[in-house]
Amino acid sequence: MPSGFFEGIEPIRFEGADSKNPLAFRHYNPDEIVMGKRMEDHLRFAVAWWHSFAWEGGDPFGGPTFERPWHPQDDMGRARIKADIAFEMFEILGQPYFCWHDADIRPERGNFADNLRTLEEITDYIGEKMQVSGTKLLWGTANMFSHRRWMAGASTNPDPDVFAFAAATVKSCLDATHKLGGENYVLWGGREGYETLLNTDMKTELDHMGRFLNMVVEYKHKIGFQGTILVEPKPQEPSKHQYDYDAATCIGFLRKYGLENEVKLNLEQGHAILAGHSFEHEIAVAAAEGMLGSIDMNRNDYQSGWDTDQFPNNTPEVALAYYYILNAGGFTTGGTNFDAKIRRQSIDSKDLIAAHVGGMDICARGLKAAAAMIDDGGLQAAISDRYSGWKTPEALAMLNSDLDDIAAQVLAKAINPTPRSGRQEILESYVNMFV
Ligand code: XLS
Ligand code: NI
Ligand code: NI
Repeated sequence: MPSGFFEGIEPIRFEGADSKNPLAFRHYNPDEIVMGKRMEDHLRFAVAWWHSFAWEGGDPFGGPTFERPWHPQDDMGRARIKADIAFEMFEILGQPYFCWHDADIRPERGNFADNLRTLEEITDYIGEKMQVSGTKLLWGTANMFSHRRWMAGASTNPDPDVFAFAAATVKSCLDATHKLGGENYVLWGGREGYETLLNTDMKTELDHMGRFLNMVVEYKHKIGFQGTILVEPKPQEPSKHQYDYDAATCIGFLRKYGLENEVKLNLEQGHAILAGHSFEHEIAVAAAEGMLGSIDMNRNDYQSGWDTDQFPNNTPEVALAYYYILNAGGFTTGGTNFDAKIRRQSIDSKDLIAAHVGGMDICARGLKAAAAMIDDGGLQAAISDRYSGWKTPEALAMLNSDLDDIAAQVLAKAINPTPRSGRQEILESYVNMFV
């Protein structure tokens, strides 16, 4: 028996680019083949349990606005109702995946034994629903930032008891992710960082974080979890300084602690912007190192300067993101997670559906534009042309030479470079032909 929460909303269908129906796909057509693969298999959409079902609509100035049937979220009965309604939404949207934190799916009991028991109970329940619906788990993760015990960090906490609680928590979440056939496990360290150096031993904290992540990888192999371990960079918020600042910082960290072949990155559009980068920069940095894992496709408000987690709605931005993802070979275990929440005034159940429909659609549109750019080859041709000087044997030989020898050549051949246009405006206009 459906709960009635989404009463009157039918499963979303593809109606084509001319449709004016906010509850229809104009571009997302799961079976359509793009670059030899089904659109659904390229995009691998996931709904984030926390923003869609756990967030109650509060902000720093006011309390909950949503008043859902599963609120308040302090009870296992209501945790089940929340799961029932989540799966009703999955069915309506037809997206193949979802993601959770432990704290989204079970009530917080304040002690580990009760948290473990309720996590096992609710993930058994969710597992049954996955069997029936066919919806899969893209990733699981532990919320180690909301409860007050985490206020000074999880693995980087000065208190070893918190480190222990974090280790036990991640073990339980990795076990649950494994049980549900999750394809990845994410660690986002919102409070793995610091507020002031005056009370912080940064070197010790980083060493503890590196050891902790190694323990996670060791445990993954111990239980035979086949999924990918991902870390999610973010420069700040909630901590003033977060250790996983951006893709480049994370890659350096992973190399230092010997994890470069074990851990990849989950990149979030809004976090890239907070770090002062474009999303495609972060994707390209990770891809260049073979560490592109998965993405959280949610944007920030460009004026407010914090992580507002809005659904994507800008085709050019999304198209460039997928352009670099496709160029890197596309997702393997990763996917497109909407780590996005509706606005506080969007209190109707229809808003929740329409937000995902719009997000899925803009991503599909971006994917098609990206594929068309790759097919046309204009950007690749421009880059090959720009670097064509490096295809000559003399240029390549220089890389195995030394400063003395190169300096002698510059004198002997009177080498004097002729500047060439970078053609940025031409290329920007080129991209606009596809979006
Ligand atoms: C917060 C993060 C978080 C992670 C999962 O900014 O994006 O939602 O994706 O813990
Ligand atoms: Ni975020
Ligand atoms: Ni995220």
